Amino acid sequence: VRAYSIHDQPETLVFDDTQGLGREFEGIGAISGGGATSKLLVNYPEKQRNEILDYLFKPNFGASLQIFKVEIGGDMQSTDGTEASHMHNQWDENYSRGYEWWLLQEAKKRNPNIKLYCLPWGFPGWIGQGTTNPFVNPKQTADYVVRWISAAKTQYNLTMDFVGIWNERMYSIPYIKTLRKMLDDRGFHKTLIIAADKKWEIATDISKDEDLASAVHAIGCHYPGTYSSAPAKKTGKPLWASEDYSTFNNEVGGGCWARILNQNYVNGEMTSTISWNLIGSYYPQLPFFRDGLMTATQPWSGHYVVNTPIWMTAHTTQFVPIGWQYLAQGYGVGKLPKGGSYVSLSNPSFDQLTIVIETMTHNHSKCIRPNLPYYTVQPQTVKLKLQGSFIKIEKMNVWYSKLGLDGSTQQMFIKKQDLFFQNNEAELKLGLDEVITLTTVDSGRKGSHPDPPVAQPFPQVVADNFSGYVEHQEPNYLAPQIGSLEVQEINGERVARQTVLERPVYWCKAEKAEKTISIIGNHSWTDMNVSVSFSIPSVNGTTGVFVATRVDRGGCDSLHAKGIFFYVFPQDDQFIVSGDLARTHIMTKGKIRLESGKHTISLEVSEGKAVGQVDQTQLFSVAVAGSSTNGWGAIGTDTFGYADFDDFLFKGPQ
Ligand code: 147
Repeated sequence: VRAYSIHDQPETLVFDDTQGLGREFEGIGAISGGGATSKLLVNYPEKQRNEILDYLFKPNFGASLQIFKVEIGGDMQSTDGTEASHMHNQWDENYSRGYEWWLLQEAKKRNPNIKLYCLPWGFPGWIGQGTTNPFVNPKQTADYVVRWISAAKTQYNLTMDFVGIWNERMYSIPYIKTLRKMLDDRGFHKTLIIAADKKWEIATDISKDEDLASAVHAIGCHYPGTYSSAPAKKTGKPLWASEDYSTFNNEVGGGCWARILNQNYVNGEMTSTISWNLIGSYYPQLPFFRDGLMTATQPWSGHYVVNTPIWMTAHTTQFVPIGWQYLAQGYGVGKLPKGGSYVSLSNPSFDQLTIVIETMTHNHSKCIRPNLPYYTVQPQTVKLKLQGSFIKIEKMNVWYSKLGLDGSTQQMFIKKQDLFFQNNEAELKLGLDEVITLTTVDSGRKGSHPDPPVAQPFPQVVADNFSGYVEHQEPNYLAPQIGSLEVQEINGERVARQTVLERPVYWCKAEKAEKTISIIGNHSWTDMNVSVSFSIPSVNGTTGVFVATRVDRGGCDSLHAKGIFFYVFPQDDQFIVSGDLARTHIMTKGKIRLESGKHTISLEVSEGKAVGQVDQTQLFSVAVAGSSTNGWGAIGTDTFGYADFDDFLFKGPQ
């Protein structure tokens, strides 16, 4: 308890709509993709899956997201895996692949007003026409993207509200104009372009080119660090943090998210902020583990975690619909006298008011990027003074959160006693690492489901003959890192086919992989057994297949994975065992004769020995020193090209 001297009078914050207004609020969202970030979610038991979706999308429940952004799969690695393209090849077209269609529908089912946004991270190889540039043929690429948007409408009745260009890579002005025109020509004039999902650089092009300006709805910048550029502001375009956050979702992650949700507007006039990612649903040792609003990595147990960013999101989304307007700087928007920030928004008739206040301290709200310059925050009392349309307000609902660091108790999204105004004034005490929403909106609710099942280790045995799948789905648990697996009916049997035939237009910067690989399991395992049957089609087949154990990495670095890789090359009558995917460390090799058709390949590692078999015949037994000591199991191919896998059997340490 501290006494206030005459020199320490609480400073007054004024809330007034008669002194000009700010920009229009366009929503808070999250991204599934970029890539394969929801891979493990889709295999959850129905009950927990629905609970998770409620925490993310259900209005007045949890995060109550207002924008849902998804990757348009491009058959290439886009951070935590690959997502399938709707056109693996120019002659191929299919809209039943992957989990984004399912997620989009679940989001829309819970919130029909949610805005949808789609963006490619990369493209199948044919889009590049022999180059690594997806814009060599703007019409072809626009057609590829608009086909996806059309199918969303015709096959799923999903309207894409926004579409992007190429995640964090170059943009092409002719392509943007071509895309705009093709969208208009095919009836999608309401699908707006966000450009260019990089930094703010497109602002100067927009200011020089009226056609480009009219093609682009908003400038989308990634990781803006709460500031936008002067040229971006000058365009008059809405400014979005079209990807942000990507921070480990502990309390500090929650602090990061709360701070940027306010300060992206206070400092940068950004009216939409979108989290990468929606939910951390990928194997924990893949890059950027837990950089989502919540976490769900255990489809086998149903265990999941509702992390603090969910409640930080609720502080805005549950009380500010899209279309409300920010008040002017100094009249409801600004920095607090002793650190922290506040924003205020009102509805079009100015009879509702929501104020969101955050007091995140520097060390408790750092994000992954960019660096956060040092600043201080102190406990403070502020006086709130309502003016203009808001003088009629007598009391406001109070929703409160505190991160609970430095020994304080964590409180998440708690409804407190109403705040009463006398002569349009009220006093408010603010501590550290808090978020407080003051609002005339009465519909806020902290949703909850029963505690999820407890965490369990990865199952000892996974057996899959792919017979129970809807065609074109990706196998459960097997997470493609290069290439794409798709359950297809081939000669009357369900198999998991590796479908990518040529090197895609990559997103990962150094990616030159020609191999494909899908991982599975418990990364801490040293001993395991991977067995699978394969058959290589004579047309468009790969040159070889492998099974692998102790695979130590995935993501953009997949090609450099170490482990024990047992390759079989049926055309060359050869097998090779190597300590890495790229086969720079050969452990042993030998001859093998295989008739065409189906064969079974297996690799067991236990007690420091690797034993390989084809069709139950042992081919080698080698000591496994020198490679990785633990990791995932994997299956894959030597080159892009078809391979049909079946009868998959994966066993942990016996
Ligand atoms: C972003 C990607 O768009 C996401 O798919 C995901 O990979 C995310 C992970 O943090 O990062 O890409 C960035 C990668 C590196 C930087 C910025 C964005 N960087 O180093 O500034």
